[in-house]
Amino acid sequence: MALTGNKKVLSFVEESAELAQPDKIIWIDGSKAQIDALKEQAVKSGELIKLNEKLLPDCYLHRTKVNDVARVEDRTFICTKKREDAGPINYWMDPKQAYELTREIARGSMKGKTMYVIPYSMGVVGSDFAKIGIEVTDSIYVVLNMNIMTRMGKKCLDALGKDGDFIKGFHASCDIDPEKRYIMHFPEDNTIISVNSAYGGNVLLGKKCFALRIASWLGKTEGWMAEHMLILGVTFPDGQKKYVAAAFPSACGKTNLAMLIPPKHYLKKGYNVECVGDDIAWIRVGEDGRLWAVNPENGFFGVAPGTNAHSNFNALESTKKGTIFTNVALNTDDMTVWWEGLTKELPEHAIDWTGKPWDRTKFDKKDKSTCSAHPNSRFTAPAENCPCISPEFNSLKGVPLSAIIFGGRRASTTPLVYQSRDWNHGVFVGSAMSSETTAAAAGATGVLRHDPMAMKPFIGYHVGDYLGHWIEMGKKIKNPPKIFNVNWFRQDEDGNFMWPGFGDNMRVLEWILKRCDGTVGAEETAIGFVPRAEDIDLSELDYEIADGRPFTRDDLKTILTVDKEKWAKEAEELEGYYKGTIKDRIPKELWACLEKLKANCNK
Ligand code: GTP
Ligand code: SPV
Ligand code: MN
Repeated sequence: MALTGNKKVLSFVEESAELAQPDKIIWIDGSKAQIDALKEQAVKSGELIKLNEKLLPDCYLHRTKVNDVARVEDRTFICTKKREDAGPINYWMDPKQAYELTREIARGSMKGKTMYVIPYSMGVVGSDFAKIGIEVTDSIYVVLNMNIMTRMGKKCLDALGKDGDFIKGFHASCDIDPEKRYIMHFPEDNTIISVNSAYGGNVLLGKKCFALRIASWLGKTEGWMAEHMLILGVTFPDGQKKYVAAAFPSACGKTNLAMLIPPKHYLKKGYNVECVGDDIAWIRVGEDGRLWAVNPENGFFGVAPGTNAHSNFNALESTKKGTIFTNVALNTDDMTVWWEGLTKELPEHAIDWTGKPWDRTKFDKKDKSTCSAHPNSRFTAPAENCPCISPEFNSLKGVPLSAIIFGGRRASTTPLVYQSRDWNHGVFVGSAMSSETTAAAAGATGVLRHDPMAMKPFIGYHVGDYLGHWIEMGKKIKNPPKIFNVNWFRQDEDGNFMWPGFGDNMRVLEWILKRCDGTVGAEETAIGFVPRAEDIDLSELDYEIADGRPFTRDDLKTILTVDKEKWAKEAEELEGYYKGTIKDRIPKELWACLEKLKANCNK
């Protein structure tokens, strides 16, 4: 039975059903009884595997098709009337053609199936930030994931009222045919259509599709920002709190930084870190002239491999109940889950992510094909499970930002941390980001590519206009956050990570926050302000870059060095990207920063 009198919602649902021709329509009201019944049904059909109720209460494992394991950037389109509005780094399709193509694919595809109608909110219902979406889908997996990742159910329809507007999302699994897989965005119609996938970012339409691609377009039009950023709060020994947002590309450390546990001596002094969000931030200018940010999500869709009690205790704890695991290994001895990096011991009896028995004797760390879990395997965990979730998580007005941090996966060149000279230079630093590709998207990994603000796959319009929007926002912020860049991934000649990372990133965060307060100095270099090596706290640091090679202050000096020759090349390469790819819509302020960088490097 329809749960609303909103005619726009009713006609969207009706049109979707006419197209996909499901046998049945079920409105998701958000009640526990309804969700429990769906879980039971999914277990019966084999879509979910119930895990050990004692060890992992209310947790399930799901395996996708082997050809459907990550976002597919080359099949993700921005469909604007004018091609140039999608810009040079998005795939574009004419909206008319895109509607026809996907409707043809989806026609009749839900015959014999049920269509679920999911009313959901990105942001706390009732907050000025919040926006409502309706996703129709034929997948119970999608319903159950959306139940964790968003606020969902009847309350969202009530918030919409009689004639409120919403973002339309249509998802049909079809045959999971990769040749007919399309993730279409129609920002001019507030519409998303996804066909032939059943994996994460392609189908949980509230996440990347709405909260970044469509929302970035709305933000440009309405004067706010939707960013691929974590949000964290640091409590100081005197009780004061400061908030930071950080943009790193997919699988480059957002979830880990968002939930970091500071080294012991920081905890003893009274420092603490709280997580507000791990992937997406919606940001506005507050009445006080500062930037205020909320996390529009309600859960974490986190990378499993590498997550363990030492690297990310809080994330692991978050997955101990009410969690859906996707494409991890099943430990059949106790019906729990496993992935590479969870424990030192390998499970004796496990089924790999493809559903086949796993032979641990063949496991070779360097050969991904021998892994038991897919490199992009994930957990969908409720935010409320997180031991360090911020008391501001459900705040209606969000949290004020003291700093914005950009960062990528760079084996060389980019120092551990540096600070931009001012807002416009910070925007330049974000625009200049490049990072090695990861398993979060289909295609080759480890390839260095430009990824402005970690938003390359997520900007819903022209990248030049997006950078221009950042510059324009800067003019409206009386008290702008300071902007930094970090790189946790510097490698030595043998490919070892030089910086310990994870909890020890607190040492860098401390420097960043002191810079915001003006209580620590810095060295001005060609690229911005870099810490003096003695200003980064290395006490009680216990890290070996390689066996028998403990990290020293000299190593710190190495990863803080700005090599002008390398940066001259970096600037030249960036100029090529500006001129050759983004072209004429680059804001003049960024050209000026590039010229200054070139001049500084040649001094
Ligand atoms: P998405 O969910 O795809 O957006 O990824 P994310 O940015 O949240 O990345 P996440 O925190 O899940 O980390 C991805 C991978 O990077 C994992 O394998 C982590 O173990 C690894 N990682 C995270 N932080 C660090 C770090 O500080 N140092 C090193 N060496 N690796 C890290
Ligand atoms: C990312 O790839 O940045 C993710 C995972 O957070 S997905 O939801 O699949 O986009
Ligand atoms: Mn992400």
